[in-house]
Amino acid sequence: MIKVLGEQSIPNLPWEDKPANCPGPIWRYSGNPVINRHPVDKIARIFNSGVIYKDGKYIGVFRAETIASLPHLRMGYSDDGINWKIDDHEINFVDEDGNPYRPYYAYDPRLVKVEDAYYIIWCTEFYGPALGIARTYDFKTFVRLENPLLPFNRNGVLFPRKVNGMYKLISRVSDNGHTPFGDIFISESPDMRYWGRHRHVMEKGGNGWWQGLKIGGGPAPIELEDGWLMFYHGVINNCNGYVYSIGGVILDKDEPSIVKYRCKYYLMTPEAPYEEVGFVPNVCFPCTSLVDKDTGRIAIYYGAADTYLALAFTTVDEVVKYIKENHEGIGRDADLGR
Ligand code: BMA
Repeated sequence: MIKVLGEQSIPNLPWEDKPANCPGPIWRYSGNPVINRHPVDKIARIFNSGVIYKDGKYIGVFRAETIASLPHLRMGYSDDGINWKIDDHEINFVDEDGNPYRPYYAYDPRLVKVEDAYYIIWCTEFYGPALGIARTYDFKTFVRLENPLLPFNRNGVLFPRKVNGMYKLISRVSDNGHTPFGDIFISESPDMRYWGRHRHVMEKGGNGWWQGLKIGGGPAPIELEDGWLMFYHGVINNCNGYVYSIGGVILDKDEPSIVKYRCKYYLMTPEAPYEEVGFVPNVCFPCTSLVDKDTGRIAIYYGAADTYLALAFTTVDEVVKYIKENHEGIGRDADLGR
């Protein structure tokens, strides 16, 4: 088994064995969707969301959309990672001075533990879409930190530890709308406040078309002995609009702006009814991957059709083998990216 570093034992990780008829390296939970429409009063949909495992239980920071279609962040709790109790109010942030802070909108949260703190990184309003970041130690007080990067930006993902003494933040520079372009970049910081030494990580494109329009980070990277395993999303534009698939890449252990292996095939694409039909059809949007370090099992939480929260499974061994066997070097991915 490939060794996973920096992850916990999760004996009660949601899990199902791979069904015999699954053609790819990731398989869907048979009980999908995990969170259905109208989960709480006046909330129409919960989808692209962050989940962590803490003290034997699960905590979620959800993208919740009101019945006025306004996205905001809301907490939820679960004993098994499948059945959720969701708060009846949005997260109440304070700013660094302790004053109440409420983002006009907030979506696509990632939830990452770095050292002894938990960070939420989301897409927020800052003269257009940009990254919001907040820190909590106890899931009671959430301190919204100053804007880490300039607008426009989306899909911010923190690495779970410092690399060469620096915090690392993946992001996808964008425009002020539904970006018809976009590559993944990385920035670093000594203190989670000042971000710089920006580098290019990977570009859209490749021989196949599934990631030809744009790409964006997904869950926090998973540390392996010889690299960082990262799921991301890739987008194709066809006659009916955008289609969001899940891709896989392995980044260099010490210089994660360097791509070591990138899978030329999507790992999963919208094929289930709840992915193909919904508020926005044809979307699989991963924001969380939980790993049990003892078994190498991975549970991926992804938004389906901007309508549901869904679960899929793989193992470190299976997905790493698949990515390496189907590697495609794209553009200048293998460069330092400066
Ligand atoms: C992206 C983001 C995601 C969403 C996707 C598909 O631009 O807004 O939140 O899932 O579009 O609509």
